[in-house]
Amino acid sequence: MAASRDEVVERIAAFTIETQSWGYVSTGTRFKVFNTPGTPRTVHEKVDDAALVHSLTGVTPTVALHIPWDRTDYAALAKYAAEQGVRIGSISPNLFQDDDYHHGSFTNPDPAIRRKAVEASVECVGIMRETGSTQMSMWVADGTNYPGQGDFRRRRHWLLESLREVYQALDPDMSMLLEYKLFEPGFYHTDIADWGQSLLLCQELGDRAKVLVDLGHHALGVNIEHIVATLLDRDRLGGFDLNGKRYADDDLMVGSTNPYELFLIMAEIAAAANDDNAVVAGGAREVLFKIDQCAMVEEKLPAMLRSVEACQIAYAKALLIDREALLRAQTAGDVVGANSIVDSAFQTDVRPLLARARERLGARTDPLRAYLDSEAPARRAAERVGTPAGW
Ligand code: PSV
Ligand code: MN
Ligand code: MN
Repeated sequence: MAASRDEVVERIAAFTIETQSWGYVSTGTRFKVFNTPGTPRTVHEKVDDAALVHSLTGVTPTVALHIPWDRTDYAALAKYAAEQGVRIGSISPNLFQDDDYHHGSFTNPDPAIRRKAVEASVECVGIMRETGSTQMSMWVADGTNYPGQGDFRRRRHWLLESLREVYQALDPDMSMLLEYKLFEPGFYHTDIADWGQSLLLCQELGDRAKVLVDLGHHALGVNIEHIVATLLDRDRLGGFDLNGKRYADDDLMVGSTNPYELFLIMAEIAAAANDDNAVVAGGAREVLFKIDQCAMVEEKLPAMLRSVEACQIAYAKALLIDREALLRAQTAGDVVGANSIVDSAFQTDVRPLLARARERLGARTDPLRAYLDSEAPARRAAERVGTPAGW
């Protein structure tokens, strides 16, 4: 049976999504960064925007930070966030923006630079303690552009050694989510290029190291839902960086070009949640659903609202798949029948169910409309004069 309409409403209300500080500022391509009125100038204003999104949607109680983009008095920021109604979520060390990282961070041939990268990451553990964060979201930008530039195995040993030191600095209630990326900024190879390489490292680190799947970090055509199912099965799915992708790491609004793929990924989450009800919202195998998008031409806050809704829609549709009928069709070898069952869930209009979930949460029935019709866009634009914060 599919979940009943009431169950879907309940699960959607319990399904939380993390927004990210860098999703509220102006970002762009290497050609141009465009600003939009009302862009946050400080990390506090980024938190204000995250809090506004949470008050409208009721499902985004945490905001992810990147260090040093969001350098500040962290204990004070955590207190400020709580006053606005949100918490600090995952913390990411930037191991790519200093000149020192010209030839890599954890895999730099210079031991002093490797040490610097380890210390920058361990500093993030301290920030996690100060802010109450329990998840370190780790992306290693290291890679090479040309054959011969680096020694794969030697770099892997340095990488593991460094990651181990950071992992061991974590408190027992903290976890490390290890992201992989096929290419960029390295175009010949990256040191953690795919989920298998990430998983191997996680297995070498320990139980609290899990793989983070960024939807934009695969080659075209890769079956991401299969990767998700495999990681779920091994209890090594740490979380997602959610965004829309057409070609590469496009960081577009979630589900904007690939809603069916998003639905199929959520179908694996829903199936696992069905099995032990432990995957989302504080379950034993909690998975982080973090948005990792950049607004290049679009308005940032509306884009974030749009992405949150896309996640909810995909998850609600996934919950509507009739699992028993699907199992029967699979067992009987009814290929078209099985596919139709999945498709029919995808075709369902779940927006009324989302509206009911929002009502239950005391959020706005149509968050985007409510934001656009409020005084918030004009107020933000009037108040936030001066230089907006960059990445
Ligand atoms: C790298 O492309 C990445 O996906 C990492 O998750 C970073 O944290 C993020 O982008 C920064 O936008
Ligand atoms: Mn990412
Ligand atoms: Mn990315």
